[in-house]
Amino acid sequence: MSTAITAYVGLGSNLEQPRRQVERAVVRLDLLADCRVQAVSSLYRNPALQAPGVPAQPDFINAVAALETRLGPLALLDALLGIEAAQHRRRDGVRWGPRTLDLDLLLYGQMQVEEPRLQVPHPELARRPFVVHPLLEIAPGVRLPGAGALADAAAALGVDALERVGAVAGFEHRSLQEPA
Ligand code: PH2
Ligand code: MG
Ligand code: MG
Repeated sequence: MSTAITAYVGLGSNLEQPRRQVERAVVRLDLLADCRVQAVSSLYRNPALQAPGVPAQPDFINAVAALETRLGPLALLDALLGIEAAQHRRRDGVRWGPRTLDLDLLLYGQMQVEEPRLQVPHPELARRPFVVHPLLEIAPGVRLPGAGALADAAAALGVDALERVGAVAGFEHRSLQEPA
């Protein structure tokens, strides 16, 4: 059995009761084989970060989860896509369009992955306040492989648009090594 790695997963939703979508996804992450949710950030409401040409869309709820896992990065990616599908994520070609659930593998230990299907760290990580600030909340000392301390990225970004709207209870300080 391989050793456990701490991965960080970004969660986002702006369709069909976004807060409940994110809460449900946290439970599903914890139920994955060989995975355990160790911590979850607060839930943050924030306006959709828009790409050029994408129509206006509802606000997002975003959060970040720390996941202790024995899955390799590509197996974990497949597991995340499975949870998105279970929550009716549609991939109809509109990049950056509204979605019921988006799960992004942000960090996988200190590993750097460059695969056609997967880049880790997530290439947009350090530019997105709705990722950087929730991640900082649960992993204040974490480093971004190849890009220095997360805290430095956070200092360069505003927090103005992030509104803390609550927490996901029951997912703090848990470990694969110490079953609850
Ligand atoms: N995800 C996107 C595009 N824009 N905006 C916010 N606020 N939150 C997101 O998770 C988000 C976004 C594409 O992944
Ligand atoms: Mg995303
Ligand atoms: Mg995604």
